[in-house]
Amino acid sequence: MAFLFKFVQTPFVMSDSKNISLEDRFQEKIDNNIQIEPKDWMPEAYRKTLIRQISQHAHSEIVGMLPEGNWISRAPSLRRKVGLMAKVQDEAGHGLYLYGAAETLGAARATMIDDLHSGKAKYSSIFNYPTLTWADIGAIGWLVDGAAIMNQVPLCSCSYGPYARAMVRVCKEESFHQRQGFEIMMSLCNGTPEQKALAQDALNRWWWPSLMMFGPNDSESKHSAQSMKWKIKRFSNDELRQRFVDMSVPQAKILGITIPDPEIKWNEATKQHDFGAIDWEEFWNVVKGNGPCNKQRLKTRNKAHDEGRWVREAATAYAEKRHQRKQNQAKSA
Ligand code: BYC
Repeated sequence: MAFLFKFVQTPFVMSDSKNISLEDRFQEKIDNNIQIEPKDWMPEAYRKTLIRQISQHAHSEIVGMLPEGNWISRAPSLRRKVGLMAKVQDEAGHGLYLYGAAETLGAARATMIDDLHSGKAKYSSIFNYPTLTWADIGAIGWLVDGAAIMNQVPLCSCSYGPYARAMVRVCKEESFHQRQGFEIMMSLCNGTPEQKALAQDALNRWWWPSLMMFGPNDSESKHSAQSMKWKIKRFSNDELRQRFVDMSVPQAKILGITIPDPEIKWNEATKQHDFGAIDWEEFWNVVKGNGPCNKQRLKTRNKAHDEGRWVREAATAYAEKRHQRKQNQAKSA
């Protein structure tokens, strides 16, 4: 991607003034694109910001499995079922890499998961909308994964090493997801009038929530300024949202369906698309837990966690048994 920044691996000579504070030295590293690693000194607020963002991101991947998992048993062909199953498994993997990255900052996985299950932690607003038809699976791949890539490619060059490295693999997989979603939309749009109408209906329902994924407008984004200074965020919410609109308009044209925004139009002066106002009341309502599926999502996650307890306990007991056996063998050798 053209807008990737590079963090350098080469040795960097820090300011030699003895009076420079740890915080200034840290910022100097960031300004010089030196990646921060788990054992490096970091301000407590940087650590907290990363734990907040990475754990929310992990939760989004895990909850994000639910709307699509709902369609695995109803996929219209074996090929579609295999593709969807692989995609949903990828999301589980992304959640695990991200929980792992948050653990390098001292966050306990059990606490993060408890916070998700109790409703204390946030996850992406997009996963609180229902998947009503098979076309929604196409629209999620095309738009939701498309928005995810737009937001996540810059994270591959964020300042925190373990997060940046996890994102490289996540982005490769997300781009496969985006293509399989677009291909589902393409098949529907080239199908019968009824199939094309399903694709249009899915676009109508997923368009605005996809724009909301990028977060509040820059003027309302309380974390952006500091996160940009720390190079956790490399572009603002509005910049990425605009890139997403500019990418999606020609794609909708290829599909032959209409973005549900009468105000969308090319602006020759700014060389980008103008678009209509986002319903921020709806966004905050969903973020606060009152979207169409928030309660259902948390109920499903809690149930899965409870039902998986015996598996976790058995795995822990087995790991302890193996550890014990190894120790006994070492003693008797
Ligand atoms: N939904 O100051 P701001 C995926 C919250 S996974 C809910 O701009 P920040 C995928 C925000 O947390 C998609 N809440 O925040 C998975 C903050 O509240 P707190 C997830 C949102 O962090 C499976 C408050 O609003 N992607 O793509 O600077 C299948 C103020 O916002 C949302 C990531 O997590 C939202 N949409 O910027 C398919 C990427 N937006 O924490 C696909 C990593 C904002 O103060 N995260 N809020 O209580 C980020 O890039 C940034 O955290 C965000 C928000 C751009 C999302």
